[in-house]
Amino acid sequence: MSQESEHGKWTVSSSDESADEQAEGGKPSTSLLQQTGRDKGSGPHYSCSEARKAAYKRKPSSLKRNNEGLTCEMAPAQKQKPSQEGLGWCLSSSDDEAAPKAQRGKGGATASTRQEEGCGAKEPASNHKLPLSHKSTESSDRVQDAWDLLNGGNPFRFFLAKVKGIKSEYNSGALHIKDILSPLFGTLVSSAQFNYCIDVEWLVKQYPKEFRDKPLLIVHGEKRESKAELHEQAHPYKNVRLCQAKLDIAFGTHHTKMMLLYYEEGLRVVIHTSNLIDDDWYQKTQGIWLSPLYPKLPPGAAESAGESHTNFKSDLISYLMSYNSPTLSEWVEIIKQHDLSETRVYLLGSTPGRYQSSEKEKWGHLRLRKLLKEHATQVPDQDSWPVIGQFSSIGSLGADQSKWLFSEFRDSFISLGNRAKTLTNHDVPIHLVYPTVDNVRQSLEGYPAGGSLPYSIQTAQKQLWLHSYFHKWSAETSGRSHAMPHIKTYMRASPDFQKIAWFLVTSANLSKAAWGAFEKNGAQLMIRSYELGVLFLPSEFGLDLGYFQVKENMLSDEPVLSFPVPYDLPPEKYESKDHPWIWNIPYTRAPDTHGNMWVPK
Ligand code: JTA
Repeated sequence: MSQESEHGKWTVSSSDESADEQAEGGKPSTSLLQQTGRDKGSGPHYSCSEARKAAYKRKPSSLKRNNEGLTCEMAPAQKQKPSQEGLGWCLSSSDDEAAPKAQRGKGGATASTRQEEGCGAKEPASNHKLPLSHKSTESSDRVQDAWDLLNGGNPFRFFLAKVKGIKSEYNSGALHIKDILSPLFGTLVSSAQFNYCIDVEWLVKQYPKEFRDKPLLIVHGEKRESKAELHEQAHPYKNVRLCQAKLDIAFGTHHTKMMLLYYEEGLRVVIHTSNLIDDDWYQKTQGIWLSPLYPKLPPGAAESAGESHTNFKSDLISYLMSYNSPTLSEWVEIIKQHDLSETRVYLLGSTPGRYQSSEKEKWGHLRLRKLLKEHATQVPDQDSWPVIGQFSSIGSLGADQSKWLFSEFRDSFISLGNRAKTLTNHDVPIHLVYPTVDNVRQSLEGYPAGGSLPYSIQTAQKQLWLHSYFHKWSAETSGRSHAMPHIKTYMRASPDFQKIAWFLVTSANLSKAAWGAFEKNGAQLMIRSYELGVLFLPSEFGLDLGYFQVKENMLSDEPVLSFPVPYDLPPEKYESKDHPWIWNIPYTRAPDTHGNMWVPK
């Protein structure tokens, strides 16, 4: 079926159409036409390993990337010489991996035997030495940066991932995964990595040499062939165990991105938005919340000890218990032994299931609704404060806004303290931030950045109404206008966008699978996926006014308690020429920053 529309002329093959009914994403298969098109499996699920293979095929060699220079500000047609940002990339002081990117993190293990699923099994007590050829010379700059970040004044503990190719000052408050795993953050005993997409060989190399053989638990949602592949990848590493999160509801995915880092000195929790693959830590805008170092409780401390004002400890334990895994129960025991009382954020998760009565408010958008009702302070005129959602993928939201976006999503996101009943919720504006085609085309990665923005034409064409709420990606304040968002954030801002009532960073995209959708006339909330995020409320940071001031300039020394919103406010509406990025249709009208076009399939 060939169609001409909003999005140009394209064709949908019949096998594509059923793919993305519920979850965001759908069943893509993106490789450049210039290379050989490849058809993918016919399952309803998109596997992360397939995405990686497709992405790898798309990658030009980094030699080519170097010769071209990274012209981040200009389209290739106007390309002249490497910009300052380009030089910044080449000279990046904290780059301790000199090897060309295309040669980094390539391929996986070649072992052919399948590893036993580790979820219920005992940890193999092995100190097997890893076959490491990788040279890691921790640069002193990186060490200094990490130390500053740990001890400097960042009361929110909210960070962005480092981006290659931008001015180094914009990376001064940013973290690479190697920074997070650095010995400066703690002497690792064992760790758990929760994620969606995992390159095991690459992940192991992100740990400092001295920690590479410490027990590592990988919690994932892969099934069948992709699960077998992950097991093969992990096989060479005797210290790596895998835990498959149960996904009993169709189209669910394990999106949660969390690290549990158990140290000799205590415990740290990291909740973030990056997959455990090189591309996700290279040139994307990603969010990271670092917990404080949680000290061990004295022996014999009460079960209830070490709780925070935000109930973070017991919420984290509830989240982990929802996996129903003996392996994760071991981590629950470790958490119980620590003092998490310094935590100032609220945990907000989703876990697959159908929830009724008191269970309904534990997860998804009803959990946010409850938190805001209980803890958000009332500020005058809050009815007119817009809700802003920013995400990297979009699910099927129905025939119009009344089906889910306004009835469920907005009703939860505009909740206020019980005293304040919002009567005029139809007046609360919603602004949605999602990259345009030009955003992607002019990005540091170019069109391949769109491989992580899996909004499909099959979904988009059913909800053209949604696109009237869309705003461009723009992030001059964080120097990340050309680093495409893989971060997901939600907030309530004042009409002049100088204040925010609350801020959420999460793995959850704009989808019913992530946030939940009512069933049984609202008596039941059905959630398909695992998601995790943290909610910042002003009251937890000693602000009685009921809002955070928005930090205007990331590089300036504004009051420490102004919040570093990672993109530009006010959001800028799509112009008539703008279209949302849709990943499975071709873009051949103009080349990207690397001189390439985008021709999926
Ligand atoms: C490309 C994805 C995630 C996540 C989930 C993705 C898909 C395609 C990138 C991604 N799904 N997909 O949780 O981080 O089609 O499912 O980055």
